[in-house]
Amino acid sequence: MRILSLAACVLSVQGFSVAPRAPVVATTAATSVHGYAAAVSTARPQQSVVAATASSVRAQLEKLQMADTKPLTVGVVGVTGAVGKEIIDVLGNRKFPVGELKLFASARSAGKPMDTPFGSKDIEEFTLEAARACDVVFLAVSGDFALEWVPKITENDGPLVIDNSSAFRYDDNVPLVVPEINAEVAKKSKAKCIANPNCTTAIALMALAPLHNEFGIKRCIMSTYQAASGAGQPGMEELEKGCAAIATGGEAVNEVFVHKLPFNVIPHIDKFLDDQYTKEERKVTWETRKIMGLPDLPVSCTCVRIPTLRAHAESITIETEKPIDIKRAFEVLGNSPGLQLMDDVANNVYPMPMTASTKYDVEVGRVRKNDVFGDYGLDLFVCGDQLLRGAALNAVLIAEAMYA
Ligand code: 2RA
Repeated sequence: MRILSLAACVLSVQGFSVAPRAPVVATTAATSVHGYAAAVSTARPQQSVVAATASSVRAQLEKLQMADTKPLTVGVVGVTGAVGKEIIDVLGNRKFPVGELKLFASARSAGKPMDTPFGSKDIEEFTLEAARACDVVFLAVSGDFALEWVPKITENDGPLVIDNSSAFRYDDNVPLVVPEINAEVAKKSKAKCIANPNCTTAIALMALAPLHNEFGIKRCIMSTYQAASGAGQPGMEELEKGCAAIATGGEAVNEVFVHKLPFNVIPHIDKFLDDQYTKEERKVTWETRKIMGLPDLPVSCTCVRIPTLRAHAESITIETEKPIDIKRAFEVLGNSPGLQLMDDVANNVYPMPMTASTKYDVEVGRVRKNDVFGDYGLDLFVCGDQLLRGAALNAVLIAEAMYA
């Protein structure tokens, strides 16, 4: 199945997103990188990144066409976790039509107030009845929770559930969606549950889908450099505490990660499977195939945890059906919604966790022909905020696509 044209998808399906456009941040002017003008962004300190992100959000809001959607009762389950908090922020930033916001967590957090863009709200203990009273429910909790509760929440025309766990991702009856790529699948489906992909997959596919549309991907090899946030708030806290301890002459401890993460690189995320790949690595293979509608695409991935906080980086090599026109590759990547081309090696501009963190767009750069595959191969490097494109932003964009 050929992937939907990204531009067509965004314009006709999402309606609310940013149409193909120039990069949203200040640029160093179109710079000749490989003998032609590539749109590039400046490397900049964190504060500028936040400002750029705000402008990106504003630009997207200008296109938001949900103003006529009736206000919805929105539930977020797992609001004390890193993803749950980001979902609430994204709902506010994108002006999702929230009539009432219900914050669900465990009994331990019930009754505690939480500041949200919709005012201060008290956290409630999750109950089936309260969840079923919502129009849309975001689940930012475990796969076990989703397996138990999704069928009960959605039965008999219950609310739409957008699940961040892996519980239903490989269920043929559940759409697995990156809205810029396959929103149509969710819109056509009668399923009441839509699965949000694993962060590693979602970030990679923002670049791979447009390249596939242009050149046809035949094979894909990836290595990842994944941030601590992939293990949620506890993962980030363990990294921060470990770094602080080492900086003051102490020792890091590891309870969340298999080994100590500060000053380390761990080629092990999720459990090992019988074929010696990890489950995290296989998620990339299985989910890429499902989202891109390419059930036989060979995808081999090595997933590695590194001591960064919240943006995953991924080095990707593709072999293609058609020869690579490098100028066209830059054009395609520079004009795809949700992607920001950062490739000006003469000025040391390329994707990095430090610039990709808190940004809605996925950064792509280091784009070059691959020596091994010659004319039919391309290397690239992507970096995306694991909590946003990898989770919260993607989930909210799914809801927008369903209600727009
Ligand atoms: C990780 N991809 O980085 C996982 C989280 N979903 O650990």
